[in-house]
Amino acid sequence: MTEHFDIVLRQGHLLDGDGHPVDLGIRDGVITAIAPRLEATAEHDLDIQGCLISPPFVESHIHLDSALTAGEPRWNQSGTLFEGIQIWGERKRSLTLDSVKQRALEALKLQASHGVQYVRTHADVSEPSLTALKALLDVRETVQDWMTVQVIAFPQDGIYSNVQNEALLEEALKLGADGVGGIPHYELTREDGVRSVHRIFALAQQYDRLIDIHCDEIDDPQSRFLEVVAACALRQAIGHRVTASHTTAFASYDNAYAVKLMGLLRRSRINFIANPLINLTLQGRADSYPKRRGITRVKELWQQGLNVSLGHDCIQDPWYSLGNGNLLDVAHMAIHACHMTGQAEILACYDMVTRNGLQTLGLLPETAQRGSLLCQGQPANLLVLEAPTAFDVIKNRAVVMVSIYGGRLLLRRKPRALYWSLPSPETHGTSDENDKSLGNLSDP
Ligand code: 17E
Ligand code: FE2
Repeated sequence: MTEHFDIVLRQGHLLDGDGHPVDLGIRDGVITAIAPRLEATAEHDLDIQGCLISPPFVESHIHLDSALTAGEPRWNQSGTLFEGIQIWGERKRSLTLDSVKQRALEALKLQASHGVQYVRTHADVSEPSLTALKALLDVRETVQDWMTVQVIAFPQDGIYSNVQNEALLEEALKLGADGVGGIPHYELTREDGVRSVHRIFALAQQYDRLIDIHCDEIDDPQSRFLEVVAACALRQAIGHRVTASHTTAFASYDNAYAVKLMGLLRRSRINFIANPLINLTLQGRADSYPKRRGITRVKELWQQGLNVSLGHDCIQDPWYSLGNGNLLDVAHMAIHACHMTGQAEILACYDMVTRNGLQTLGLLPETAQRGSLLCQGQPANLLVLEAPTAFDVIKNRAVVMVSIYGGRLLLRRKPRALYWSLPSPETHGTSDENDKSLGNLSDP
């Protein structure tokens, strides 16, 4: 019997599949059938031979309020976190709701064009008008048909560095931020840093919100707020709702302490986010040689079975003038910077920009906790990428050919064509890189 679907993808390779191509049918926002061949009709019947069917990319850590402001009002000459905070401190005085929304939407579109469907953004709330936060809450609603956005209230200048900041953070939660953040290593004293972590946990409990703390983003081996975060999470038994972002000092701890800490982290079950593009460049700036690379212990955390995801952190802002929203660049960098070059490690880095990100955001469906996101009954949020395996996708930085969100076709891309004009007879003429593999995608 011929079934009817909204979308059928023909002869793609499932990320967690057995290597044989399959047809995948989507109806009413759900993956409704997967089989070697589907006898079916569909609104969109797409031949995707040679391509990977993957869960979407998840941007678990980005600052959309500062995105696309690089060079304003000046460039970061030292390359440090601290100069970035200073420059942003100047820039944020002239924010308007419209300008933040416009830049955030532009950045989100860039991300969506690279297959990102979920974004957790930080919004600086150490600024009296809360303009960045209000704008990003508005954007969260504006884009809900094509992107899931979470907003974390992030006190960039510290909770206790200024008398009004604590109240602003709480106000942000009242206005509807999804989570509460902090920056303990940047508070004026170690005691303030510890106090800030306790305040964050109290606010999260009071307002029933997630926690994502910029934690120990410094090369100082004495910066030990991660243990405070993990202990609070353990005592409240809410590790799955807590994220420690950056934790770059972990790379500077001596192993005697790191081993003890790892035991606590395992018990706490908190999530980790590393941002290799940014921390490779921000950290190590006070070192001569040997120079530290300043990325948290991604490989060891992963080996311990803890949830690690990878984020971009910045798209062209005071901390990082580059950045295009493509999480394959982030995964590629992590493979190098974290020594994740084994075959299983490379695939783990792919998970870190897809399903692990969903877990960090608290959005991994219960039914996919142990199994694939690409099976019958799962929401139809997925990508078609121009390479047959995750390994090839990372190696080639493969482009997104199709993005499907909530069962709806969000974007399609034409195959890239390459025309050689070399003098030798063997390579004469023209060839299309993908002409055999991409079927009717060439004519969307
Ligand atoms: N703010 C911060 O504290 N750390 C960062 N890496 C960025 C902003 C991008
Ligand atoms: Fe950050």
